[in-house]
This record gives sequence, structure tokens and C-alpha cells, in this order.
Amino acid sequence: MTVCVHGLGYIGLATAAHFANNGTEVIGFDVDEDVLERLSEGEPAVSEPDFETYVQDALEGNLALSRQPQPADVHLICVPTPYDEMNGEADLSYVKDAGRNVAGVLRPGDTVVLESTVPPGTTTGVLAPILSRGGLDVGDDVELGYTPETVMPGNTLSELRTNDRIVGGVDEASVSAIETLYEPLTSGEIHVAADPTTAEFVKLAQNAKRNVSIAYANTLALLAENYGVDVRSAIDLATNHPRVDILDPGPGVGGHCLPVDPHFLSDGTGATELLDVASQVNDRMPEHLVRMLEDAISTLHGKTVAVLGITYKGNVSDTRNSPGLKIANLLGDVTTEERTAMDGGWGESSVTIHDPRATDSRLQLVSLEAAVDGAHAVIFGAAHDEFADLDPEAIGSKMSGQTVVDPVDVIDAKRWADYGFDVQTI
Ligand code: SAJ
Repeated sequence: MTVCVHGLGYIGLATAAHFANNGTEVIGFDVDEDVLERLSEGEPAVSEPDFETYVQDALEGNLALSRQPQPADVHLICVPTPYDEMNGEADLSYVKDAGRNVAGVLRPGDTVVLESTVPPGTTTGVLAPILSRGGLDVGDDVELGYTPETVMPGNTLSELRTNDRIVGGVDEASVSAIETLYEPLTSGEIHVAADPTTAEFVKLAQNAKRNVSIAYANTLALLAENYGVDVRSAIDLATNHPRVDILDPGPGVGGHCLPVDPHFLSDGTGATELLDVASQVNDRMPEHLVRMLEDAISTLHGKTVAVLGITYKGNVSDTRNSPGLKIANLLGDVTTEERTAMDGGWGESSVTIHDPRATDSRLQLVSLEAAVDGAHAVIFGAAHDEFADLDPEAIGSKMSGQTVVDPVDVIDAKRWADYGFDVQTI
């Protein structure tokens, strides 16, 4: 069996390597020459534990890279599906392009699987008609289905090996072909959805639920502040109940999944009201934190603030939709290019940014020492492991002020307070 993976982003690449390292002949195809170039030089654009070695093993073994889509028994589509904010809908252009690429090499008996996160109805309503254009009949001549990826960035390889999978096929033969494909790859269970649309819906339901749950935690944080209650200890106590589970409040929700996927559920009827409010609650957290900081240091005007951690969450390198970056942008200008558009930016203070994991070259990242040198305050935007053991004494000796805002719960607040810091937590 040969598998052609269309799209070598972090999911496509990880999946391609996973199939290859489990003995399948894999062709990795991407339209981006740079991606292929860097990969052939052994540089995957993902920095995660063991990822590079895993991909290198695959490239030395069963994974071949290709600049053209190739005929294969199975085509896996793992292309991006960004949110088109202007039109308020998913941008399915990459899925359509991939569909056309697959159609160009599709043979009777082949299987096509879509993994990208898409609005319900995409596999049957958008992809299937494109695949049929060459005269092959989806269902009769080729198998087609949807199975979402569910791996957690930062933990990609281990979750690829263990997560359950949901499979929705256009018919029983499609389901069975896709089950056979994934069974050897995961120790998790394979669950069969009624159809591809259900499987698409389930993926969105999972991420929308998490987004709402985080908004709930953030709402509790705002309320707890007003009541003088420590929200984290309140949440710890509340979750002793057998049926209560509450996530962590924080500086907001970033990444390319949770802030985006709830929009894909929108059916135009207004039924997404709860999801929309949840996103608004999460989106307002950076501004709330900047106000908290402003209160602590009287005025932002003329002050220097160090933002430590500008990836979208701890221990990843991805800065997409990052709350830490939003905070930095509210405080001042941090990009080398045109300033990222942020509503209501104060821009009154100087801001320095430091992140040991971010790799975005458009950002003016500096060393930790340079970031805190002369700073009146520090605010943590992502809970990287590197920050947990920072020495408050060394940092305090370089700063001009003693305020630290830690919405990500990464430092030992008591220890920092013992060194004279005014520690503001969420
Ligand atoms: N966050 C909080 N509080 C929490 C948990 C997360 O504020 O208690 C914030 C994070 O700091 C981050 C954002 O939410 O800014 C999203 O982080 P995340 O770790 O919750 O999720 P992602 O976006 O990295 O990955 C999600 C996962 N989905 C679910 O857990 C339901 C992952 O399994 C999916 O595969 C991924 O989306 C995806 O690709 O769809």
C-alpha cells in the first residue's frame, strides 16, 4: 500500500512520518517549495520533543518527498483551512486545490481521506464533487471519508500513537478501508460516525466545547477578582465535586484551532450565540490584563514592560493568535513590519519581548536579560518550562520596578513576593 499525504504542515508531516515509520510507503507532497526544501535538508518547521528525529527516520526510510501529487492507494488531505474573517467563513481553497490534485491522479479502488478541520458538509458537499470530475464515482469507484486529527500541539507524536479516532465514510466500504488504515497506527479506539458530516461536526464540537470551558474559567476569574477570591484555589475546591470539571483561566485563547473552529459551526441562524459570547470573553482577557498592569504601576505612560512568552501557550513555538503577543501589541509596537492591528492599543509604553521558543523572525525578540533590563514591570504570556525556575533576585536586580503579572501561573508567586515583587495573578 502507498499513501500520498497532501500538505506537510505539522499534522500532515507528523502523520506522513507516522505511517512511514510503521512500514507504509509514503509520498509527502506539498505545494510549498520552501517546506520541501527545508525538509529535504532535515529541518521540519515544527519544534517538538523527538519530532525532528522521527521525521528524519521517516525520510531515511519509507517517506519520499514530491513536488507533484502522485498516484497512491490512499490520499490523505491535511491542508490548512484558515478562517476568512472578511467573509465570516472557512477558507476552503486549499481543500479544493488538494481535491483537484487528488482527482488528477485518482484511480478506481483508491481511498481518499480528509483530515483538515472543516465546516460540516465539506467532505460530501465540496470534496466529493471535485473528486468525481474525472469521471470516477465516489462510493462506487473510490472510497471517501473524513477523520479529524485531534493531537495536542506540544504532544503530537504521543497523541498520534494513542488518541481515539473518529471515522465518517460515504459508505460502509469507505469506513472499512479507513478503519483498516488507521487501526495499526493507534492504540486508541476507532469510532464510526454515521457519515462524514457527523465526524466533521464532532471535531468542531470538541474544540468549541474547550473554548467555552476556558471562557467559563475566565469568567470565574473576573468574578473572583471582584470578590477578592483566589480563583485557582476556588476552582481546585469546586472540582472536588464528582460532576464538576473546570479548566484554567489565563490570558485568553490562542493558536489556530480554538479561536477559529467555533466559527466553522456557524449555520447563519444565530444558534452559535453561546459560542460567540465565549470567544468574546476569551478575546477580552489581554485587555483586562493590561488594565490590571496599568492599575498596579499607576500609568503605562513612559514605562517599560517586558512580556515574557509570546507563543500561544506554554512549551510550543507557534505564535498564531497568541494572547501574549496581543498583550505586547496593546502595550507598544513589537513587530519589525507594520504593526499588527489591535483594537484599542494604548501604545503608551515601551515593550520588550522575550521568548525562548518562538521562532517568528518578524518579531523583535530579545534575550531575557535585555528584556528585563530597566523594565518597570514583567508580564508572563506563556507558561514555558524555562520560566518556572527564573531567579527573581537576578531579574529584580536588573529591573527598574517590582511589578510582575502572571496570568499563566508559571512562577512561584510567594517566592517572588519574598524578593519584594508585587505579584499580580489572575
Ligand atoms: N488554555 C487556557 N486554559 C486552559 C487550557 C488552554 O487558557 O485550561 C488556552 C491555551 O493557553 C491556548 C489555548 O487555550 O492559548 C488553546 O490551547 P489548548 O492546549 O487548549 O489547545 P490547542 O489549540 O493547542 O489544541 C486543541 C486541542 N483540542 C482539544 O483539546 C479539544 C487538540 O486536541 C486539537 O487537536 C487541536 O486543538 C486542533 O488541532 O484542533
